[in-house]
Amino acid sequence: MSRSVEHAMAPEKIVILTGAGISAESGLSTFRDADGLWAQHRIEDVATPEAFQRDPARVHAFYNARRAKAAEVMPNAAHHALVRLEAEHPGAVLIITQNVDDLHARAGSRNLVHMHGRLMGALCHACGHRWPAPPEMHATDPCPACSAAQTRPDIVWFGETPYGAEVIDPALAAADIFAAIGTSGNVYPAAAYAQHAARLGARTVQINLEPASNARDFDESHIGPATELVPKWVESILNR
Ligand code: BJW
Repeated sequence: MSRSVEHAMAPEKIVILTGAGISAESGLSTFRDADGLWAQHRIEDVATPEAFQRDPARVHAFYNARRAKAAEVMPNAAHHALVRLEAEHPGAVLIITQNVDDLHARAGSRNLVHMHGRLMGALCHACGHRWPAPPEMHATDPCPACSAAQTRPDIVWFGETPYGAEVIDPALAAADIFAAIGTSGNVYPAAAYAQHAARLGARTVQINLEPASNARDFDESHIGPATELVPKWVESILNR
């Protein structure tokens, strides 16, 4: 029996995966678009633990600039629509974001997992202590807990384990609807969530400027800008 029949009377559980495209219209760069971050920086120079070991100042400069930019911009209509969904939908709504900006939280989303970490967080490479990041970070900043001078941004780099699996895995298994918004479907494990959720019974929805690399994993596609399509999609869910 499909989950929708089995739980015909239960409020639907909605899991939403967001990526850089949801913040693009706020003014933040995506990664893989023609003018994206990976057109200006090599992943191997700024987004791996090896890069940080080799040249921590270069990695900090990359994230200090992005932290400053993120602090200048505002959540957009797509972020706000997801806050409305969480407030008005009678079932559970979980947002899993790959974004390290804080625009979902600043818009007011509460049930939120930052699977790739947060620009606004600092992490001690020596003892694992976390604390709020100052606007400008340096590797030599002493850890408030152990005083080691091995401060890094609290970001999940390639080869590191994403955060939140203990929340994400059961949510995907229980989801009635899985929606991916503004993500190209190139980075795992997030890129596998749609297929995983579909196999476990969810209806899958993609909202993106162009079909994602994993487009075949979606039952429904809405192609266009997030600020236009996410509020419409939320309206359609709330008015069913
Ligand atoms: C709009 C729009 C608008 C524009 N409206 N839309 C399996 C197979 C192959 C490889 C692997 C695998 N499993 C693991 C790997 C290795 C690796 C990986 O995926 N490599 C690939 C390159 C192949 N993954 C990892 O290493 C991950 N760790 C891991 O898997 O650990 C093992 C493990 C797994 C599970 C459990 C336990 C252990 C870690 C990945 C870390 C990713 N880090 C980055 C950088 C750090 C964060 C940061 O600096 O911000 O995270 S990479 C970068 O890509 C960033 C993003 O979060 C991530 C995803 O990018 P996103 O959001 O999709 O952005 P874009 O630019 O790609 O796409 C934007 C989209 O928006 C586009 O489609 C546009 O069209 C659209 N758009 N404007 C709507 N207005």
